[in-house]
Amino acid sequence: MSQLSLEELVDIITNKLETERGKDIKSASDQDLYYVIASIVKDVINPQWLQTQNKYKEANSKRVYYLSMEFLVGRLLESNLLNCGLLDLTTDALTELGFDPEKVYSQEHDAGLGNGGLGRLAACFLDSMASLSYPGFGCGIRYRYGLFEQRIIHGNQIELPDYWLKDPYPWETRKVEEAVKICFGGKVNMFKKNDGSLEFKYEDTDQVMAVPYDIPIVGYQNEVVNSLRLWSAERPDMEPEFLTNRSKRYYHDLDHQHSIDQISGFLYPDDSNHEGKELRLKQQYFLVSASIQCIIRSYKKTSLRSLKHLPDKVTIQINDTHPSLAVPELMRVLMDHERFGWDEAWEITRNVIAYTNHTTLSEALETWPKEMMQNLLPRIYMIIDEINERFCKGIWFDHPELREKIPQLAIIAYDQVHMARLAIVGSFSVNGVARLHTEILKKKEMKDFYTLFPSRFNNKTNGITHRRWLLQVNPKLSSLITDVIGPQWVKSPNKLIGLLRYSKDQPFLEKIEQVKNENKQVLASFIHERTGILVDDQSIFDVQIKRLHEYKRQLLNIFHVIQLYNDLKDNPNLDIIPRTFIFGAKAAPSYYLAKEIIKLINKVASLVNHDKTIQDKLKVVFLENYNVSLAEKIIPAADISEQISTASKEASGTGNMKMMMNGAITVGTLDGANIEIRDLVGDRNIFIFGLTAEEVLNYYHNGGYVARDIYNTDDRVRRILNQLNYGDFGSQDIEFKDIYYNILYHNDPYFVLKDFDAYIETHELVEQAYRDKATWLNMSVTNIAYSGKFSSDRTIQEYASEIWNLNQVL
Ligand code: 26V
Repeated sequence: MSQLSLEELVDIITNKLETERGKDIKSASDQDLYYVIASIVKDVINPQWLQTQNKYKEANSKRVYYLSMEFLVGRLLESNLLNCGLLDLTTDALTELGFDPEKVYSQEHDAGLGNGGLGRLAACFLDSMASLSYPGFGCGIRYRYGLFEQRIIHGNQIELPDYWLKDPYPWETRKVEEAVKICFGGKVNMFKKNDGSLEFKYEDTDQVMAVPYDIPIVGYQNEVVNSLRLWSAERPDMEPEFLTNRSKRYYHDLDHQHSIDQISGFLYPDDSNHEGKELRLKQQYFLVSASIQCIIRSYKKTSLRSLKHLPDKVTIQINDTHPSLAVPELMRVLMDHERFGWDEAWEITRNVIAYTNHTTLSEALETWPKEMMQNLLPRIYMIIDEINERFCKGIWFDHPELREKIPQLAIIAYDQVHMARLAIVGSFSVNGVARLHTEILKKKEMKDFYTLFPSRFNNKTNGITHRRWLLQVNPKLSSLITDVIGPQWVKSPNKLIGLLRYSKDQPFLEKIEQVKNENKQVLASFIHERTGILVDDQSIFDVQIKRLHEYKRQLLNIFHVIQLYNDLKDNPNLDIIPRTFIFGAKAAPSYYLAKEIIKLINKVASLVNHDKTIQDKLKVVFLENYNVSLAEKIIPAADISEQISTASKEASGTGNMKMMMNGAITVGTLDGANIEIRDLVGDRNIFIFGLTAEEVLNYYHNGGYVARDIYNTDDRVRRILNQLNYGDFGSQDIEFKDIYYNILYHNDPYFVLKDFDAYIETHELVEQAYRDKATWLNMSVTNIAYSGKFSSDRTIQEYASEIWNLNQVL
């Protein structure tokens, strides 16, 4: 296919339009073209898909299964074209045929099957595993509704359902012949067999069919195609007695039948607050049980050896604790179906499962009421209970120094099942997602577990796929890079370091500037089209795009905007470089304060954008419905990347990496991966401010911070807070009392006021630096040059060699 000429491709497109869509070029819509191009891509990748799977079977190589409740895939047409080497040609062919390629590609509805960083990381990992020829499989849920669609109405967030499957999704293949059965509820009966062993039989269970839909994951120009398997919950065929025997279970069964559709109905939209909802537990077990049955079946097909050797052939990486029922489920299958005794089953399980932690926020830690688990998953509960018994006994006898800590270590304590504890005890590897985060796990959050199992803990700093987040989204910058250092960086992102040689090269810097300006013009017209706001494409594009959460401190950012606005009101002739503040953020539907902050940003935006007296020096843009596709539009145009979480709270961050790779300069706290970015680029190429993690943790422990003192002593802060309290933004009348109270009466839990002064001062430095074009461009190039480390290729290679013991299949 790669030798295809433009004429040949145009021919194929017109033929397919006729045969598959019944259209000619004149009558075809953008959507027709979208389906036709997708079909051409499938013609190319399907044989490679088959070949890859056969190769893995033949090599009988070890496999990794990445279990995740979220895969934030976004769109696939453009990235599939890019990865199979057809993007440029297709873009030309569409143009030749009189279509706008952008419009055709954007016919695809984003697969928004994730909340944010954790889900997008899973998608980047799949890309890197395929591109590096690793046998890596994603397992997730085919939610009929993805993350809600956000509308902003009168400044408020409104949520609409995201029915992403309304039009046929061309990338999925339903594989009903590979469906498996999942059991919920019922009773467990225990029998003693003649040989003394126990047998467990389940009775009166509610059954669900898990039907897989496979999506191809195309490696970058290496003819490898891996799979993402998404499970859909369906009703099993009815037993004849169900139709005839209207017994007392009849109504129960009918109820159950109706509830099945909900299991893969929607993605839970809250990524920071665990709410022990039974349906969510059902979803988790559904994912885990379907995936593990499928893993065991595939092992038996490819390996003649006993399941004792499963750890040589399989690692199950669990993405946060959401799939941590994998531990008891694998135990259950090994003992109840495969007839292993406890000790052997435990040895196998513990050597198959590896756990990644993505947060230390205590509100997000998953626990389930013991009773709920007992009712929904009686056999699974029995197994967890036994794991817990054995674990606690082990501490009692082998670690008497930890005896009094047993309540904080036990998997079941105070009638709650603690999933992180289960995941740590039942796995051979526990990793954090950035250096600081892993240190906090070892020294604070999971300190006692670290004492018990020091060798399990390790760090794997996150990464992103530079193919999507640079090559695909920023073609102009990419070809400029290729012009000076050659194309090898696409396969070996560390080669970007070669750009350092050009970081003072005037003609090169001018081109870099020009590319950024062009990207900003594109974004400016997009903003105008979407919002009606005219932004100055010469202004500094100051970007904060991420989920809305107090700890991410969008509030600090908007306080800076208000501060600049107040300065300009006091002195309209103030000489500042015009700035455009760009926000994108979804709040969890039930997160009241987060929604208030969205409302505040929009209020400030309408105030600032309409105030003639400030002469267009400030613009504030809130782009609604932030998702992967919107991120792809914003990131290439960013000058400033806002990464300003309260230190210690952001496990890693990955938006920071995406913007750095596109030449934006980070304004950030010493949190998550920002620290590792700073270590590489050096203090002169990043703007670091604010409390350190240690200082924050110290205040939490020992007190000593009084927000009101700052209110009392800093006139700027007092003025801003009073504006919130009284709605006193000039002529406006909306009040934000709850934000005001949260800061002054709940003592500013995320240290917004504490870091305010340092943040304002840092932005003054930003402005100074921006005025010196040569210095700024040098910083920008330095950031791009060092961004190679943050490719998910590097991260995946580390997982493969240090956790998975996985080889490439070449
Ligand atoms: C948590 C919960 C809590 C219960 C309800 C549903 C739900 C869904 C998702 C989550 C995930 C929260 C953890 C998370 O997204 N962490 C983010 O992971 C990124 C990738 O490692 C990392 O870059 C971000 O810093 C971290 O916040």
